[in-house]
Amino acid sequence: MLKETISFNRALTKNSTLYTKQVYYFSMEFLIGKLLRYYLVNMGVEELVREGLAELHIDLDDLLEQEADPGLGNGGLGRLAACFLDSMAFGGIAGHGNGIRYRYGLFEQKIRNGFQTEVADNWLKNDYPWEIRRAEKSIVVKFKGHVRTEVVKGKLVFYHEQYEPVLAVPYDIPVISYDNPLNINNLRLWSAEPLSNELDLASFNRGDFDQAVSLRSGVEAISYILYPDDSSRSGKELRLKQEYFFVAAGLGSIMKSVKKRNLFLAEFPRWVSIHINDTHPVLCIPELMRILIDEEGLGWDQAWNITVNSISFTNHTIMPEALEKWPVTLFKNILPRIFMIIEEIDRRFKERSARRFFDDRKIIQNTQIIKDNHIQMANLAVIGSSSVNGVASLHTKILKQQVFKDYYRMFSYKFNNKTNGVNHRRFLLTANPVLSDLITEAIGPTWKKNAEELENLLIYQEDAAFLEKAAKAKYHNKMQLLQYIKKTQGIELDCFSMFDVQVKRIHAYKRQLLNILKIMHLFNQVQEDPNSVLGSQTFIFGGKAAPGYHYAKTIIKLINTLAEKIHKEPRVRDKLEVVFIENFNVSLGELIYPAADVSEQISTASKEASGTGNMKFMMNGAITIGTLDGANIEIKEAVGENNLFIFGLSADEVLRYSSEGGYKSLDLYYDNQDLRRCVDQLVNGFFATAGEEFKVIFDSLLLYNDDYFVLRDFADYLEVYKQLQSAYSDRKRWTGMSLVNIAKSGVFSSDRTIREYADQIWKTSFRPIDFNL
Ligand code: DL6
Repeated sequence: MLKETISFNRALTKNSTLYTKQVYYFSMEFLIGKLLRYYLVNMGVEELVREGLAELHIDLDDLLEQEADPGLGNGGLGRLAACFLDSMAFGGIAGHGNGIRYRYGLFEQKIRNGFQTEVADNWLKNDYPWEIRRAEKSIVVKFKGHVRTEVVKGKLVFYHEQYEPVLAVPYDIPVISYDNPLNINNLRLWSAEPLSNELDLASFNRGDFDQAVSLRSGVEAISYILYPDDSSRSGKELRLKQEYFFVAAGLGSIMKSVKKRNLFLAEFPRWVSIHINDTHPVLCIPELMRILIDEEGLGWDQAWNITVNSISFTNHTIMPEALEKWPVTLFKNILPRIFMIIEEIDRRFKERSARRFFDDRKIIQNTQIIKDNHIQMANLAVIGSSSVNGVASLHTKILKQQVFKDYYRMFSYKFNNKTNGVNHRRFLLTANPVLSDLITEAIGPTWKKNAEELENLLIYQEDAAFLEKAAKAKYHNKMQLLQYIKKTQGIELDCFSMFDVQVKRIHAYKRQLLNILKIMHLFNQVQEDPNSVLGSQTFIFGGKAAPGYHYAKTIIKLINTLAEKIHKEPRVRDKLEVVFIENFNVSLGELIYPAADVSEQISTASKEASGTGNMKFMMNGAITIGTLDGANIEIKEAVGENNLFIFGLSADEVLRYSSEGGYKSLDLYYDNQDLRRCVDQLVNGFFATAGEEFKVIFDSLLLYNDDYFVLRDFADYLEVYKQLQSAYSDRKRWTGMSLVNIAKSGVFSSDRTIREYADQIWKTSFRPIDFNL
């Protein structure tokens, strides 16, 4: 049935004489999650299929379990890309994803003896039913070689010769819109293959088997594995090849479709928008220039106009280690022609800046693309796009005032904010069916298409019967999560305790450590006097650490060690439990968000660009405890300060301290006894097995002066946490707060975000089709 619908819709599009603007979303990561259930919900046939399968003695839920959850991303950035594809389809935008079909996704996390271990994610081992290989649409991508120039009819012409060709083969995954059978978009993922399937027979006959297969494996390596790292280090050469590979393949296929439709190149930006998700696809800029100049014969100025007007760029982080740079020598060797184009962009840009800012050498230096023998990818992105956006209002402000302040002086008109959003049809409607049914019963079904209608729930704020039903839905979801934890980890937990959850990548700036120190403090309190801690709490953690990130891996070990210690103390266990859920991914998120009472969003202010987990939690009625960072600020504006808990330094304070060389963490350590006790417990034998194990964490706080202000925010966090505990113990107050969070979450639907991108950046219209009219 699915197949029939797809081909029906494709045929419709093909025969259509109308050509609408196409948006291409280039991203190194797409965390699409499982698709079967989502497809069924979007097509409105879940119940029908469930009943049909039951007649065949097949349980739909068992079937859903079998599907792989492709880990083609690290975290927020990749999941955002997937939410955007869904909302584009829903909004009737011809919006397609362009990425890499990694043979192995992000590693599967196994916890062994409290430590993270990594197992390859072989998501294709049983084939993947939703992808369609389109070998006939393959593109040849060229690496290395050299560039010969020649003057032909008075014009300089560039020939890329003796290059190493790689075949990019597309695999298409349909993006099916909610309640809109006419709009099926496409996620195109590229796989790298050798141009010829022939073995290097000469080497083989010589008995040189390694050489015979090395060409093939060198090529295939390009799409072999997703870099399991979302912030720092990179395996230079391969990573650069990956970036150019999917950019060149994607643009090659866009050009084919533009030509097929006989569109005028001069009108390219009218028909095509290319969006680059962070700096990874920024080579779209020089590659589009190369195509327009070398293949289409346009002059530089016309090519530049077309390029800049077609391309828009989103920045997703201010962490300096994530702002990509490539050494010139490495880059030149792998992409000689692209390097020439970047050099020329840089030369022209510097010339222009020198004319405008002749008395300000600093601005000219800061904004150049090639600096200290490195290519600064973010600089190329800002110069070569027509729009530059941050992902939450604070983040955009920091981009304008700090990270890109010189560019902001040059082209303030390019800068804008697009606060992130999440797909409420996946993270509420599909993930939380009991609550969704209750919402539909209360306010009708149209919130599924217009999330802002959730606000109509506010009339139930004082309705005890309704709030009780919502609380029952939460209880149901908590039970489901507990059953999963029991089944997979053998741990039994108390469903009536407060579920306090922090699930996200493990990173120093996200401050899982602050949460751990809080729990250690509660542990100390309960040991002294069990009645000093109100209620009972279950602390749930989940998230992956980059395999080479020693500190983050130690944090995971610390959480598990603490969990074990607490579990062994019957006096404490009644009040506190800690659990680390293995292998956090999209599917587990769908189980965890609906079950949470408390959402921990406690990053060091200024460091989390937006966060999207914060939105998924609030949508499901969890109450945020967080800092004024990323989109937490907008969540606070939406729900009002009485419906979440805010603590800690502001971004301005953090940035001011940082510019002054930090603060004195040792002073705080000596001043605050409770704090000192917890910090000492990291190294003083409190964790029997530990000894030196957590020294790296201890040192980060005291020896290296606590870059992420964990100790600085500790006291305030505890204070506000106490208020939260007291609110939780007042059932009426808590359920009311929870309802406000759900009701006000509509603005954080990715439908709203995509509508803004469509209106203000891509200049195409967001028009969900209403078949019920
Ligand atoms: O915009 C999506 C997501 C934000 O919600 C997170 O706050 C931000 O940390 C994340 N950024 C990255 C950047 N990584 N790199 N490079 O993942 O983007």
